[in-house]
Amino acid sequence: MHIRFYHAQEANCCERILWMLNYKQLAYERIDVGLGDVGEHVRLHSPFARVPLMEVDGIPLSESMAMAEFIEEIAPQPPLQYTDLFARAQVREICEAVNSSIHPQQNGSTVRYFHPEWSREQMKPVRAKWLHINLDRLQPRLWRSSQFAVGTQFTQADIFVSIIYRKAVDLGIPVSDLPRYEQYWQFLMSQEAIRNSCPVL
Ligand SMILES: N[C@@H](CCC(=O)N[C@@H](CS)C(=O)NCC(=O)O)C(=O)O
Repeated sequence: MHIRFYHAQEANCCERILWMLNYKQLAYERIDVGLGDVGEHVRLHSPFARVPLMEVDGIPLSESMAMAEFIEEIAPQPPLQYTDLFARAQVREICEAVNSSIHPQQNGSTVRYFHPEWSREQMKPVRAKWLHINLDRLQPRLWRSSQFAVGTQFTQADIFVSIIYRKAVDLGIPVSDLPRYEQYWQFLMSQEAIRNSCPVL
């Protein structure tokens, strides 16, 4: 199976999938495109002209959530999901909270649609505030059984949550404003296999 992965720097949806591929030590061909201009090929195969785009033996797949589930199915070891059905649903709940309820509203093209007059720099504080507010809202749902986001193991939920936390920091939120997330990030980075596969260090 040949995996080609279209990726852009600073794209947290791409970082989610890179982390999964690295953690599972799957071989892939990485094609770097620009976030502002994803290029003809991605425009053709990704309905919203967004990254990530993954091709498996030449067949295109968009949407990081679909990719995450596909990767888990083709490479169940080391696991990033639980076998228990309710625990699996809880992992998806947190991934979807990030993917569908937090991320899209601060996406560059979304903000640009409503404020075409804003520069990239002008967007930053608004995007950062949105992430800050919503990470605060998500917090009570996290770390209820251990230092991992859901349950007692490293899962897809940790990847989705910690990557969007790092996006908030990159956009200007001081780590001291989200201390519980920062403590969590430091915990994840203290685990060798997790740190070594992480694409945002
Ligand atoms: N729901 C999609 C979101 C994809 C997405 O928003 N990608 C961002 C990068 S994280 C992007 O391509 N942004 C460029 C743009 O919005 O034009 C997924 O999970 O793959």
